[in-house]
Amino acid sequence: MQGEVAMKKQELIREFTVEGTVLSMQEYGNGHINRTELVEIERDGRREKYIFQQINTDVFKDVDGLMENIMGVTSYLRERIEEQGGAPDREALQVIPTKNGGSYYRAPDGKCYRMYLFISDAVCYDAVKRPEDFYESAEAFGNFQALLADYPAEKLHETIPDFHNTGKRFATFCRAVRDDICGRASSVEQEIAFIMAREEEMTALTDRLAKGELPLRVTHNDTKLNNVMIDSRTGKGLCVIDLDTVMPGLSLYDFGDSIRFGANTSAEDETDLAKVSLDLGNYEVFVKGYLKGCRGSLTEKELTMLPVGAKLMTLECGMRFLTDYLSGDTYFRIHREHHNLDRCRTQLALVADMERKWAQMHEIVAKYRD
Ligand code: ADP
Ligand code: GN1
Ligand code: MG
Repeated sequence: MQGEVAMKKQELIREFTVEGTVLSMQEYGNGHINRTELVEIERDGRREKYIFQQINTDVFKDVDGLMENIMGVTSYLRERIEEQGGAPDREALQVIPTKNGGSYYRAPDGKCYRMYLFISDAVCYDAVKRPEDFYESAEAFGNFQALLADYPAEKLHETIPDFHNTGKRFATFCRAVRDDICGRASSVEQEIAFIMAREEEMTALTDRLAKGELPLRVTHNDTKLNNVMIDSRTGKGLCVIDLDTVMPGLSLYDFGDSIRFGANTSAEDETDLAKVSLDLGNYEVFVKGYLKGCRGSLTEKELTMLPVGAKLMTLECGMRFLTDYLSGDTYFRIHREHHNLDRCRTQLALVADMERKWAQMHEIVAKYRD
């Protein structure tokens, strides 16, 4: 059985323009959406590494649009990086084309696969071990946004409509509570009440966007620490990855999602909630790095609202985890029972701690804004 599975995977690899013998294929990374494998290939006595991914087509319905975004954004980034004297092969994702010249392979069973060059001598962290790494990630995400400032946004497909429309996410959450298809709602009344109590805050960002008070930019929208590679030799932020959700959005989404993940003193799925809190030291480090990476491009209103971005992205993520828990765990990949509930609880505990530290969060932004 194992051999048969391996055979099938190797056949998939042969659809791409890579030559040589496949030595190994192993599950890789800690993403919640796609299935990622590290592929090692031997060619003329040399070993080469690639990333092979099965694209989650339940989440991304329009794979052509998704890959068109990625091809457009990566080639644009490569040009900008080259102009600035950087190393485009290491600083931007590089898609390996299929033998038919496509950017991904759709198998007869409908599953979709893509390959990237593996970025070597670089690391992805699942938690902040050293503030320096978090600083580097902040600068890299800020720089990513700055590099894409003039990217023609009208060319981008909305790969997940209303991805960070927190108000719409709230409506979806309310439906999941009402439908309660798994009979789990009564066991999470506290969490539901916590979210419901913050209903009025949900539209703080989208209302200001609609009024023109916040600018629409090309943003990454999924700025977890493990979506940026850090150069192992220099310790510098190297390459922003996981470009599936690059779409028009708010800078506050990118700032907020990074804080949600990296400035939490615990893991996203920690079960001991006493370990969850906002690390103000890491929050400050990120503010500093992000503003540096954005190169002065954030408006007064964006700067003032950075803490709101952090809180809303955390609340939204907690709400999404709970929605998925109530709906039978069909969206985020889970690795244990109640995994999505555990993830939801850390997010809500983090929101509560941000509320306690609200004044300090603003004071820290004020320190770096000029
Ligand atoms: P997901 O959408 O599931 O999060 P990602 O595209 O983020 O998928 O990939 C999952 C993990 O695989 C990343 O966190 C990173 O560790 C690793 N990875 C992805 N692309 C590359 C690459 N080109 N080079 C090296 N590692 C990569
Ligand atoms: C997912 O793909 P990954 O694991 O980097 C999710 C994000 C969530 C995050 C929570 C496309 O990110 O929106 O914030 O999990 N990505 C998608 O960890 O839904
Ligand atoms: Mg990822």
